[in-house]
Amino acid sequence: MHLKDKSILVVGAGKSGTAAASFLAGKGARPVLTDTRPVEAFNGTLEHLREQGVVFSLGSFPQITAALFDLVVVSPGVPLTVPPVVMAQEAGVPVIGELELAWRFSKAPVVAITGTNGKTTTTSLVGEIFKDAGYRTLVAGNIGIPLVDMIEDYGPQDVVVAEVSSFQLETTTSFRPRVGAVLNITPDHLDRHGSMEEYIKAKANTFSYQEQCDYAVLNYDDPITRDLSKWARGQVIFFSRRHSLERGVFVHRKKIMARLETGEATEILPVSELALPGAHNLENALAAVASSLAMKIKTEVIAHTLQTFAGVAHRLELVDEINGVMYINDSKGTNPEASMKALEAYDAPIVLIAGGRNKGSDFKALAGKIKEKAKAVVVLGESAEEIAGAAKAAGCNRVLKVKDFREAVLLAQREAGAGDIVLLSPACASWDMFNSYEERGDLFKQVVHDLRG
Ligand code: UMA
Repeated sequence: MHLKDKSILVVGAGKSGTAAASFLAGKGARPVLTDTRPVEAFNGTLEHLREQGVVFSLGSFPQITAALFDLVVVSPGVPLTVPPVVMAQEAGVPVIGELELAWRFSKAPVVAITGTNGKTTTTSLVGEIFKDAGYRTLVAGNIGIPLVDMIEDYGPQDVVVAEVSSFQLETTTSFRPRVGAVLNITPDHLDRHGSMEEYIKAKANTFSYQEQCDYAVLNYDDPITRDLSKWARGQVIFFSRRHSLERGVFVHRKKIMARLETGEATEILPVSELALPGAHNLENALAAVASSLAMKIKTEVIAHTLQTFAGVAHRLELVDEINGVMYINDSKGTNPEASMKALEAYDAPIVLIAGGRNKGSDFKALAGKIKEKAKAVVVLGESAEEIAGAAKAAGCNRVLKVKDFREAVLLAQREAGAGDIVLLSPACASWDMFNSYEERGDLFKQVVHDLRG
C-alpha cells in the first residue's frame, strides 16, 4: 500500500486514531485528524502529532471529496453513520479501519481472537503460549494497544496475537489472519450494529478473507458460532466442552483432548489443572489450545502455559480480601452475559455492583442470575433504573441505587459480611461515567485499597 503524499482523513483522535495518524505521517502521507471533541479537550496531548506534520480538524470536520482525500481511516468507536464517514462513502473515498491499515503492513502471521466475551483473556493466554514456545510475540489490538503502533516491528518468524472487536472487523476489506477464532456470540453492541445479523456479519469478517490453508477456530457449543462454519474458507477447528468431537479440541472424561486428524485423540491436560477458574474460562482454554495447535505449537508447551496463566486485570481480578470479604474487579464485564458468567464463577454470597451505559442489552436474564447468586445489588449509572427494575421484577429484595461510584463500593462493603464477595461486574459499558473500563476498574481498586486504610 503506497501512502506517500496521500491525503488521508483519520476520524477519531483516541488511541487508534492518534496511532494511525502517526503511522501515516511516518509513511510520508498527509494525515488530517478529526474528532468531535474540540482542541481544548485534548490538553496539548496531540502536540507530538503536530510536530510530525499531522493537520487537525477538531470539533468539526473538513469537506470530504475524492479530489481532497484518497482514504479515510476510521477509529473503531466511531459509527459508520457519522457525517464525515457518510460523506466519504458518498464521494467514493475508500473507508477502512485501523485494523485493516495495520494488516496491510503486517509481515508476521496473525492469530486473531474475537467473540462477545472472553476475547481479552483468550488473547492474553494465546500470547503467553507463543511466548512460552519461544516466539517473539506481539499481543495487541482491542486489548488496548493499537496494532498499527508496532506491527512493522514483527517479521515472518514472529507472531502477532490480535484481539479484534466487531467494531474493527466492520471495516476490514482484506484482513486475513492465519488463525481466526470466534469464541461466542451473544447480543452486544446492538446500538451500534443495528441488528444481531449485522453484529454476526461483522464477527464473521474474522475469516471472510481467509484461504484454504488458514484456520477458523469456532465454538461448537454456541449455535451461532457453530453455524458460522458454513462461511469459513479455511479449515475449521471446532472446540467443545460438552461434546466429544470427531475432529477438534474437546473435553472427554474431564481432560482436554485434541484430534485434528483422524485417529487417536491426544491428551493436552486434565481440566482440574487449568489455572483459570470457571466454565467460561474452560472454553477460552479450549479455543487457545485449538489456535496454538493450528500454529504447530507443542502440546507440552500449551499444557504448561494453561497450568500457569492466572488471568488478566479487570477480568475476575482479585483486588484484596478485607475482614473476610473478597473484592473482585470485573470491570471488563460490559454486557449481561459477561456479568452472568462472573456471578456463576463463585459459590459464596455476592454483593454485585452493576450499571453504566447500556449497549442495547436486555437485563432480564441477568436479573434472574442476580436473584440466584447475589444477596444484594448496588446499581448506578445511566442504566441504574433499568437494572433495578429488572432485578425487582425477578424477585430481588436488596436493590440499592447510588449516584457516585465511590459510594457504590462503600455501600457494597456495608452489605457484605465475612465469607461474602463484593463483585464489580457492571454488565454495561463505562462510557457514561468513565473514559474506559480500565479507568472504572482502577478506581474500584483504589477505593478498595482505601478501605484497608
Ligand atoms: N469520536 C468521534 N466521533 C464519534 C465517536 C467518537 O470523533 O462519532 C472520537 C472521540 O471523541 C474520541 C475517539 O473518537 O476522541 C475515540 O475513538 P475510539 O472510541 O475508537 O477509541 P480508541 O481510544 O481509539 O480505542 C479503540 C477501542 N475502543 C472502542 O472500540 C470503543 C479500544 O477498545 C481499543 O483498545 C483501542 O482502540 C486500541 O485498539 C476498547 C473497547 O471498549 C477496549 N472496545 C469494545 C469492546 O471491547 O467491547 C469494542
